[in-house]
Amino acid sequence: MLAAAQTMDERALRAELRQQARDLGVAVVVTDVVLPFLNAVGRAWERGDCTVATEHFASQVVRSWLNSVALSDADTSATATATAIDPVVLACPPGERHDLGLLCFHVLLVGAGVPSRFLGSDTPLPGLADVCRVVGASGVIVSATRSRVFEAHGGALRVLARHYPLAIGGAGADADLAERVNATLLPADMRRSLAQVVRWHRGDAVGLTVSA
Ligand code: B12
Repeated sequence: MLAAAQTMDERALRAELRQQARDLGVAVVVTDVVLPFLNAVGRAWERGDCTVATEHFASQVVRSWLNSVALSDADTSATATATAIDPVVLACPPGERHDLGLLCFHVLLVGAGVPSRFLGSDTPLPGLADVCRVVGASGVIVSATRSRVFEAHGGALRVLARHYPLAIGGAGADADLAERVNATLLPADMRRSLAQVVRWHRGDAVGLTVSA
């Protein structure tokens, strides 16, 4: 896939993702193919083995595949039934453009039957609170690659956590930050995070709690 990205071979990249999804299922492709692929692109970029343009191209192909599977999963009967359940809302704070990890998590949630609304990168936090109110969010998941992005919005996140169970994830999230903003820290391992959010959403685990 890295070779296909380097030669801008979109057809080969898409065909590989489609084939792997047929063989392994979407969830496994997200955790075992897409995330390692994005990291491989990142390492190649850091080594100077691929250009910023290649990284943008790979990110866009992955994004469009993730969007297409999220849409088709949202139409399946399991998730259609689940629309009666309050959704989880997913967003990156202002200043954070790295939203592909969160989009991967959205696809995993939808596939597991947890209704999810993905707002993506650079989301103004007052707007995020509005969306939560409109959809009657059962919880909010905010992710960022750099801890300073969370720190810059600590006050607004604490306010959000007073109204909705809040969880933070991504490479910029840590236990100390989570404690400071009254959030639950989601593990970097997306399978473990997914299991935690699914349990919490079904209401059979302490998982995320609303602070007083
Ligand atoms: C693609 C990319 C971009 C794309 C983002 C595309 C997109 N829409 O997501 C673009 C080009 C926009 C970009 C911009 C920048 N980037 Co950039 N980017 C990357 C790159 C190559 C890959 C990131 C990625 O998607 N990785 C895949 C993710 C999913 O993997 P991961 O972050 O390791 O996440 C793991 C876990 O944290 C977890 N996880 C991730 N998200 C979530 C969410 C939840 C809910 C959960 C439970 C778990 C979870 O799952 C993963 C598997 O374990 C990395 C390099 C790298 N090695 O990662 C740099 C990198 C993240 N970028 C970096 C930087 C510095 C920037 C810029 C500041 C560059 C610049 N000077 O403009 C800007 C910042 C823009 C902004 N305002 O946010 C640095 C960050 C360093 C740091 N920690 O401070 C990195 C590490 C590159 C580097 N070594 O310098 N970038």
